[in-house]
Amino acid sequence: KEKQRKPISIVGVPMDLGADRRGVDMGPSAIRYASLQEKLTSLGYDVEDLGNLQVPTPESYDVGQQQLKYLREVHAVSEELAQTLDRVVAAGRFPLILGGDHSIAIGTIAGVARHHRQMGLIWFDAHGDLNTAETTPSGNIHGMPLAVSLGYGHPDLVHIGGYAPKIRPENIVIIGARQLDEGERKLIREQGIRVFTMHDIDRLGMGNVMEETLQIVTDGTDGVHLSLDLDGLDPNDAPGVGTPVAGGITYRESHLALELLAEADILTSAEFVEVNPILDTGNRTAKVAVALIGSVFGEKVL
Ligand code: EXY
Ligand code: MN
Ligand code: MN
Ligand code: MN
Repeated sequence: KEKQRKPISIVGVPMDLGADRRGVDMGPSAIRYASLQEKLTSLGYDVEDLGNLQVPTPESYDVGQQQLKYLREVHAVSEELAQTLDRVVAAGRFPLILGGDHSIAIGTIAGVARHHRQMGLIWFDAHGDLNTAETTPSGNIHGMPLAVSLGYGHPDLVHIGGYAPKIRPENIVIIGARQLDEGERKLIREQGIRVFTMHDIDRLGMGNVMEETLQIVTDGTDGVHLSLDLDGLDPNDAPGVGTPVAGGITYRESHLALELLAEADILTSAEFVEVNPILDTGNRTAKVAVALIGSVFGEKVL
């Protein structure tokens, strides 16, 4: 608590246009309901909550192209999010973004990366989110944000914020991967992205995984963004997600990862996505999200 800490600005993005399962639009409310603000305040932070962005209701719009569902609407919200975060960072505040499905990362990264010469990125997820319209098995844009941020995908998405690409493959780490599509594997190989699969986490242990992660995301960078998809955790610990995959990161492993991140003190922005209270019992997953946010902002037992 002695350290001077940046004030935090919370931005909710009740987005479900990028995913097939409804209910993820309630993620920001679920996370707030799990006492997010109290958590951050108790840790000594100055916190402002900017509320939620306006997100179109799927029922009111045509799905559009099957390979890029709700492209127009996702594009519009992403631009809005990028502009909002641009202002937050310019004001010297730390952006904490609440999803919403993972397509929001397109706008998040567009908004924050412009403030860095080179930005590191930690992608905590069961999935690679490296699909394009050509490789997607679902047409859901939440399976595409990492590819888009690297400059692969529909030009409207790739150029959000007016520049591209946002990040370089050598500063990205994916943690927790256990379900990748063939096109995603190809992109990972071609781009040389460091992926810690569940197999790697089992073998190396999360402590070692984070040690290498910290090196990669800080190498030549002047900022680091954390994009944490709750489905990176094991569904036993985080059941309220739209695309659960068995055999994930445990509650403690995920906390250790974020505690080590807090200790390294390198993060410049963070987002927590894919919380779906409709698929949950007792808002468990949002509570896990708030506990993880505590760790990432320096909460300690002793
Ligand atoms: N790879 C699959 C697809 O592109 O449809 C599943 C993507 C799920 C994405 C989740 C949120 O991380
Ligand atoms: Mn994801
Ligand atoms: Mn995922
Ligand atoms: Mn545009």
